[in-house]
Amino acid sequence: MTTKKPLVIVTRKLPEAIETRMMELFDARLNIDDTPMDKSALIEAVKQADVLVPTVTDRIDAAVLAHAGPNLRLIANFGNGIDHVDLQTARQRGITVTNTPDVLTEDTADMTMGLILSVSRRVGEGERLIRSGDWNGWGPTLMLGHRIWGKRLGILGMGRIGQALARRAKGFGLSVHYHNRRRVHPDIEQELDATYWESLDQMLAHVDVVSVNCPHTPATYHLLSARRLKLLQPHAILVNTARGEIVDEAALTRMLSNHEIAGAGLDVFEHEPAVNPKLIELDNAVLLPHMGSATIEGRVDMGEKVLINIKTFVDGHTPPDRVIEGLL
Ligand code: 8YV
Repeated sequence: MTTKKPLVIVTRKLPEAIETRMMELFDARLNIDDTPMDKSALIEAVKQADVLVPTVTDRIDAAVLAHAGPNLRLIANFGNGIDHVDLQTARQRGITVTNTPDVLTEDTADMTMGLILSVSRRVGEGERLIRSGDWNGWGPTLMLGHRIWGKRLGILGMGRIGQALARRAKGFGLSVHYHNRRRVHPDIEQELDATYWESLDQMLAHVDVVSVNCPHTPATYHLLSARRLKLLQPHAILVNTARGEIVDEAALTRMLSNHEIAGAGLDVFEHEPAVNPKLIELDNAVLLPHMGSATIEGRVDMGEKVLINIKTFVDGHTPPDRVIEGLL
């Protein structure tokens, strides 16, 4: 007797090696042309699937989950952040949720460091100057940015990515400061040479660079509110490789255009993929299309994690990357 393979619906195109393995292991329904699914397609998917593999571009909210069929037992997210899935409703309906932590930590920390350097040293502006054809040659006062060596970095969220950023930052001569819900273990603090600020407000007022590295949860929505952004010093820069919703983007845009802060490096946006048109006009903002974890190696590792989570689950075990609401 052959047992029926579980129907796994994958919402976006994944690396080929992952899709091949997905088809070997499961009854996989892939999205070959990569058109993002609209709400009605997602509803159809949750009605039919045993396992759904969404990404950050799919809003799996209570309204979608209300249509989940009795077979849907697992949502195996391709990605670490899980704010696009209504975890409470999933739990109430007995649906397990997994994600892909660890494998995108180093790549995202690299991109964060890249944004810190790009904003401070005006990499985007320099590139645009060359491409405009207006560059007339070297000048002693041309394209002056700010040195990062010796400056203070304030990391908001000292989890895996925050810590990986701290290790890099040390090498660039930045002193590391952080705010986190919980103070990290003293051994980690010592290894990272990191100073803990219990008060986020006070940390913001004392650092030169702020990096957002916490997850987006109801508690962190607009954590960097208009009031808190005003605490930053005029020479400070802000980088965000976490989630746009953590920062009040309209307030940030106003402050950047009034030069109340010096610059921002944003890989994520509050209403993605929409980007505030005023932000696009600003020279002191470096803007990237949510590519913090976008390496070939990282995407394959993420896919491997998804496969392992599904396989473990359908074999009757607890998947390694089960998301537990309260621990986010
Ligand atoms: C992923 C991300 O590319 O994993 C995350 O939380 O933000 C991105 O780096 C995306 O989530 C894939 O779903």
